[in-house]
Amino acid sequence: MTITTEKGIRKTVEEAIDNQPITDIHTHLFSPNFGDILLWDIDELLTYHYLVAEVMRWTDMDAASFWRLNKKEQAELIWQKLFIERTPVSEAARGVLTTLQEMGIDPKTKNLDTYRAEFAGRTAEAQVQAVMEQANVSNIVMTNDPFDEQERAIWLDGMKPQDNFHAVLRIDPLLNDFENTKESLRAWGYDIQEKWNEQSIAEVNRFLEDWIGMMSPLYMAVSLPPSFAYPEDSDRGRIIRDCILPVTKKHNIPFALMIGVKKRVNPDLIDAGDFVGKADISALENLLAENQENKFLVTMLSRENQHELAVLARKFRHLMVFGCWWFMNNPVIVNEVTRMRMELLNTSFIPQHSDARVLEQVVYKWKHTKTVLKDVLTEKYEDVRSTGWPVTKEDIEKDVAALFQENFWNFLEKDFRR
Ligand code: HDL
Ligand code: ZN
Repeated sequence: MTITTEKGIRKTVEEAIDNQPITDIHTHLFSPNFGDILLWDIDELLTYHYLVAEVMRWTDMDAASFWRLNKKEQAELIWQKLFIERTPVSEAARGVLTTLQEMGIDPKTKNLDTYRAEFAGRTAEAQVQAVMEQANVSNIVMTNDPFDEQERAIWLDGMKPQDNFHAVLRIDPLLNDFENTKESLRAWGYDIQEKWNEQSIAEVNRFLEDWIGMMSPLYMAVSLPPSFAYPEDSDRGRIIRDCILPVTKKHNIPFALMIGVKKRVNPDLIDAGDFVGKADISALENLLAENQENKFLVTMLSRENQHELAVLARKFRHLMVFGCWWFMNNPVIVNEVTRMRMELLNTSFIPQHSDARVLEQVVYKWKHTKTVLKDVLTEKYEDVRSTGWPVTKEDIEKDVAALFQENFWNFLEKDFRR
């Protein structure tokens, strides 16, 4: 059915976006059977590291004193400083309010205990179900770290994620801190030599194969500093060349690079202490040019890298650009970057992931993104319709399905959706 008015375009775009199930391709959530490492409820929402960074600007309490507070006390300080004493206009602060609103909890009381009462008595399994239905997220892709003692034990116990949760093998310590990580690998029975030789390569690959066997990861992922270079005569350069690229190619899984994070510039803030920097995208250009049979999922943290990343994707179809990551996930930037990506890549990219660390963030992060995407897509389809080109409801629904999940599963060439 061809749409004949701009109003019709907006209505069709809004319905297509609201009705489209989403695969959330990067989160820090866990299948509820993994236990307490899945974070959820109002106190976890309020103590999200984004809000920790923001509250430290409104208190003269030092970071050490803040971390000595218990979770509820931290949440109460954040509530007082960012919600009661001033209006919660920041993206992370209003996200808490959007979450309450979407969960049918009236924010008007401004009373933290009334919200806590709403979350009390719920189970993680029921909350996962409720959140996924509320956000229309049908599949959640996790971040799974074999170097995290707590999570490592869960996998070694034989635990597997429930159907609509999918694993990702995250390897930051292997690539960014091999000097220390090789000691862990040796302790786990991998005979890593001091020299980078065939034995060392084989043992790192055995480690990767063991975890691929346990996790069946959809992709292998790492976050990288703005200084990331490739090729490079370094531990990271050699492990990427000799291990990551051949092993991901063998298993036909993408190598996901999240480039531009300068870790712990303020270490006292812990997860809230990471910064951003513009990266030299030639590292990615070299990886893509030299490895045309590998697949690369890439997101970059600096706004200044976004245009060149989108142009690079025009050169190499084995590069799938994804998300507005972290400091990029603000409406003003999501709007600008999504428009630019559509103008350069048509719909051959993945516009967003939630990066949720707390379960209920899926609700607000997707609600906020959908609001922006409705504006952007309405404008883009109206631009096409105004040329006289017939735009139909089916066209828009097909494109929205591609953006919200088909591009991801087709890029993987496997479909584990349930
Ligand atoms: O490295 C990552 O996956 C980042 O997303 C970090 O986890 C970061 O702390 C974060 O949560 N950003 O949203
Ligand atoms: Zn993340």
